Amino acid sequence: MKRYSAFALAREALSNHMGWERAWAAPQPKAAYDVIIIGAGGHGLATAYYLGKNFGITNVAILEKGWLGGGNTGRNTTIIRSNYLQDSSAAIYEKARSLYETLSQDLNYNAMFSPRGVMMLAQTHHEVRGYQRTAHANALQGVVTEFISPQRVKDLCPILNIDGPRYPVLGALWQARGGTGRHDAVAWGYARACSAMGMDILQNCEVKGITSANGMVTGVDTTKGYIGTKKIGIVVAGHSGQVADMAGFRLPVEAVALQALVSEPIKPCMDVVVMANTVHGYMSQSDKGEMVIGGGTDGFNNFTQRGSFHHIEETLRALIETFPIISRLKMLRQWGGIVDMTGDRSPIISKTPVGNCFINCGWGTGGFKAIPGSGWAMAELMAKGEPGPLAAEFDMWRFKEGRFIDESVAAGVAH
Ligand code: FAD
Ligand code: PYC
Repeated sequence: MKRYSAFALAREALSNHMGWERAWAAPQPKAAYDVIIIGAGGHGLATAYYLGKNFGITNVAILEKGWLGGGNTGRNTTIIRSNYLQDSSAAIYEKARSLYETLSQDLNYNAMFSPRGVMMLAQTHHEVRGYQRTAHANALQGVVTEFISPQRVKDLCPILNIDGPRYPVLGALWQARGGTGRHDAVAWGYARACSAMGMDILQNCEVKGITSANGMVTGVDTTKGYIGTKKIGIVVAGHSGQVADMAGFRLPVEAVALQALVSEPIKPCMDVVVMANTVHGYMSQSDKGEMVIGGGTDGFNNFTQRGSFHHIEETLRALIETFPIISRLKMLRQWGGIVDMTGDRSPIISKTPVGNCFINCGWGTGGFKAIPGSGWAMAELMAKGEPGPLAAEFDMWRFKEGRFIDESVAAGVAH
């Protein structure tokens, strides 16, 4: 794989940029692989990458029913933060956030991590108490956050109206090294690095069945034929229930659509990310100038990846009180992604009732920020057959045993 660099850019310019090679190969499936990952979203690709990088396992196929990064990874609003309440959550999200800091150098691909700062507004006294508690917990966990005053909120984000008639801003939970990244680039960077290690990324290859013998997985039936394997990682987000069903077990996960929209591009007016969870809205400005806006999940289970009018209306109505500047903005696009929600709003990184079949799901509305840490932990689980410290608490049996990791406040998005 050719290294991307300023020197390479200058060299390729001499031949009108005709010399660049494909970022990743488009192979035909082999008869069998040591490991199959189902789902080429960020989490599946990162799992494959760290299997290769940390454990030297490279006879790996990543199977994707559509195009890589075309699921939630390419549909999210790219917020990265690690201000979670419980210790096990803070550990994995902070691992992910810290890997994001150097991801572009690690992958030799510009993932455009922008630690511009994330604030979660406190607009009720209940939220003030909740976020102050999180700030204290984060201090003990080594996650750098602080609870800031309304005036500091205004200084950081001048377009914000802190004196709203219904919900004045009473403070905010601020993470200065949180921010955003470029979602497609994260998927593409991992894909290119996996391909360079000799792994096969098989797009348009839908898994239709999972085979096993004597309680151990043996392979997958796909739209490109049968492929044998000794180990499977299921990393399919909103479709986790269906794929788990193919393997013969049930998951405590439900699928709902989460929607987002962007405005027409405008001049730079906001260089932080703001989440206003009481009124159900969050906003940042993309590098192109569009205001990136999202609200809550649909109130019913579905698999549509479209947006709907009531979300535009509800989300903008909620945000206009806090951001009067957006009242005359035209909206350009809206869309939806199918998120996989667990009851405690925490993920599952786990062995399953089927031998050598592992599952990574339940990231729900908040898994973009977790991609590097999740891949790291899932690779360790799959390579060793047992979870390491990052994944230890996130097994699927915690729901049966009542060991919930409650992150309904930190999840941020209304469910
Ligand atoms: P995906 O990217 O969905 O990848 C799973 C892949 O599996 C898909 O490509 C799918 O096609 C494939 N697949 C499914 N079934 C099969 C099969 N049978 N065979 C083969 N392949 C299959 N998180 C944040 O941290 N910050 C945010 O700001 C944020 N905003 C969001 C906004 C929206 C509108 C949405 C929808 C989500 C948001 N999220 C956010 C959540 C985040 O996008 C997800 O948690 C994360 O992208 C999940 O990544 P993944 O790799 O697990 O799933
Ligand atoms: O997890 O930070 C988040 C998030 C913001 C919007 C959707 N998810």
